[in-house]
Amino acid sequence: MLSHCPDCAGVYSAGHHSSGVYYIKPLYASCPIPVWCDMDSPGGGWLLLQRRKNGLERFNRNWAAYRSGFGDVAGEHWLGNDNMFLLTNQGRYQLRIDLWDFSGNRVYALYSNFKVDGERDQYRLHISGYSGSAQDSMHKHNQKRFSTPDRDNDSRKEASCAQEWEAGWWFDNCWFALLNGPYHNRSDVAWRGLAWNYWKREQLRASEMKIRPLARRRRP
Ligand SMILES: [Ca+2]
Repeated sequence: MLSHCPDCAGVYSAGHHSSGVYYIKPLYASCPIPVWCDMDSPGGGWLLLQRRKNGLERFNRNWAAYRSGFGDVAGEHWLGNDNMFLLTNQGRYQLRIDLWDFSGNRVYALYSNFKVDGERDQYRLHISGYSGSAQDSMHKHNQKRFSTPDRDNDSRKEASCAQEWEAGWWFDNCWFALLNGPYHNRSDVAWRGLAWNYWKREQLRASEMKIRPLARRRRP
């Protein structure tokens, strides 16, 4: 469904309350893009930036792939760093992260401030204002620049976290939360690729990152 809404909250306000794929157009984007709108999480109108759930999509990808995005928005995907920049700079956004383990438990983390800078600033992450049930594993990633196996912007001097962990992420030295590493079908792996340390130190089954505006900028 094609819309001129700048995000999923706009789609929701327009009366579409079923979760699914919608076309939205960020204010500063040249064309509409397909996204998954999660209309079922509290409040409705959540726009997915990332989803893992079965390991079908490969997340060990380079800078260009993370910049433009990859995967299927109806399945596993990364919406793309340029899209995240455009979306999170058109207003004030909150981020919700949902996490599932292999025992059927689910937790969430809500950040009242979430913004990604542009490529010139290496897609630096701004994330703060935690609440939720997952504990805050992202605070050490705040203000970090994005790294990929072919672009090292992390805080580890002697090596590349993105190469070591086979992922694109806002690595520190190296991580407390990692949602883009290798996928495994069980919890007890030595080398976790989908993990949130302040909840549990084991491989997780699924993750979703999604945004929703806090308040729209006034238009003239
Ligand atoms: Ca490094």
